[in-house]
Amino acid sequence: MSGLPEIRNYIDGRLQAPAGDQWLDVYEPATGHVYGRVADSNEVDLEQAVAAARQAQPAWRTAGAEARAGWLNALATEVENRIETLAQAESRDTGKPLALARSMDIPRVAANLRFFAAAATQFASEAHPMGDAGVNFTLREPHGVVGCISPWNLPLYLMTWKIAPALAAGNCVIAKPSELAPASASLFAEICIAAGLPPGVLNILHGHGPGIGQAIVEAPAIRALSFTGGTRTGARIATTVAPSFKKLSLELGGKNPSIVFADCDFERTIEGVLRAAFANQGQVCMCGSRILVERSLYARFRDALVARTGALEVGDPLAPQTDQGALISAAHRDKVLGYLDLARQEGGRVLCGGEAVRPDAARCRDGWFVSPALIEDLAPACRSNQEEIFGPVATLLPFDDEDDAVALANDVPYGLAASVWGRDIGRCHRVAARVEAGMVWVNCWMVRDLRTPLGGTKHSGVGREGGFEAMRFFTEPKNVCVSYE
Ligand code: TXE
Repeated sequence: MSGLPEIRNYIDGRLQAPAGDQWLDVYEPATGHVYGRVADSNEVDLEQAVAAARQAQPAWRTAGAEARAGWLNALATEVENRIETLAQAESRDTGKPLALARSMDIPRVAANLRFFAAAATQFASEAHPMGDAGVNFTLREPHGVVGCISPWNLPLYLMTWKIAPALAAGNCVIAKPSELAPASASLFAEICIAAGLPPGVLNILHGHGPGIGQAIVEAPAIRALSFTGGTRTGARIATTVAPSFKKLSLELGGKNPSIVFADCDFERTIEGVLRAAFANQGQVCMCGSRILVERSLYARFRDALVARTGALEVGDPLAPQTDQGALISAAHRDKVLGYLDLARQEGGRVLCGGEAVRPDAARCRDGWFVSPALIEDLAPACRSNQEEIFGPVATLLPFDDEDDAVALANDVPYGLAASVWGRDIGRCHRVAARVEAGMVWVNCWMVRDLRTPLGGTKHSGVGREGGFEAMRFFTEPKNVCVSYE
């Protein structure tokens, strides 16, 4: 025993230490110090989890949609009863402001579970009658055992966004949370135990991505895989599973434009673009990290945005006034600071922020904080305008007209999300239609309706999550044709 809190696997209804007794350190980004250790699972753990899931699956599948909905709602209730505990765990693991975890991340966990509980009961088969000749009906059958691999930026929010539809559709699940932010998944395992979820229905394996993550990707018994994370990891997963024809959903990175027209509602747009750039320290795949502004408004908009960005409070995630917490790891902070150096070399002018910060709180002196940065004067094609930084860094670019805005917006390898700001609603519609993105927000950002498809084009991924899209992904259609003759 190390004396540190231990985050164990959840297999077959029980919390257990990893078979190989290997552990990884877990850090608190706000302090920069290790606070616990997490299981680093191996093939033996995976075999146990797969065996448990396989055993549980027939009963889970035949239990029916109403029963599965009942379980998901029961889990949601348990989450709602523990919002504070879960929020504290996520804030400690990720460095995000506690107030954000409390008001957004954890309520959304419960919402995911309740939403897919309802989806389970509303998901229906299609029938295609062939006149006098007969009828087709299309069953939607669960795959069996599926894998759900999730990242660290919105830990339990994104894990439940995957496991809820997988379970609702009748699959049993092997989930792998990020090794950088595993605590809330472990609390969720305790919730499953408290709620009496049948053993094996959900199994949570912790550990290193290239180790147990890769093993989950390769496991022949896992028939479908839902992944959210970096584009490079997504490409590796796609390459690995291609020969086995596993079903694959990939939600990857973005370099999303916020497109601001001169006729926008100025205050509302400043507020929205600021939030889009820096929510969760810019560590959300939908963040608007390229701010494109019509030239006639550019200087006024830039100056107001710089003032608002400079006023954001970087500090202890536990302090109620904190707007910006810590970045997830020392390596990630260094990556972000490296991009700021690169931007300067590429001719960029850093208008504000972009420095490693030591907040006032004594406990945060070794934490991984970076002040939110805005950069201008960068060419659209330079690396800092093309690559996902995934931190509190946004670039500003002027544009001349609608065509120019669309060309700039689309001139990146990614195609996840975009926001368009303006009062000429016809123009907003036209731009939304021409932007290469899976999701476009007009005069808003991150307004979510869980029924809508979520995902991206180009290097931002394959497939869509959300609503019935997710229910379809987690099921295999089987058409049955009945002849009347
Ligand atoms: O993500 P990884 P990282 C982007 C962002 C960030 C970059 C790298 O640009 O800087 O990705 O972040 C697991 N087989 N996003 O390295 O590695 C891993 O353990 C199977 C965007 O933290 O993609 C974790 O559970 N699994 C993003 C999950 O994959 C593997 C959110 C994501 O980690 C694996 C996060 C492997 N070979 C980062 N390697 C978004 N789209 O929101 C790693 N993993």
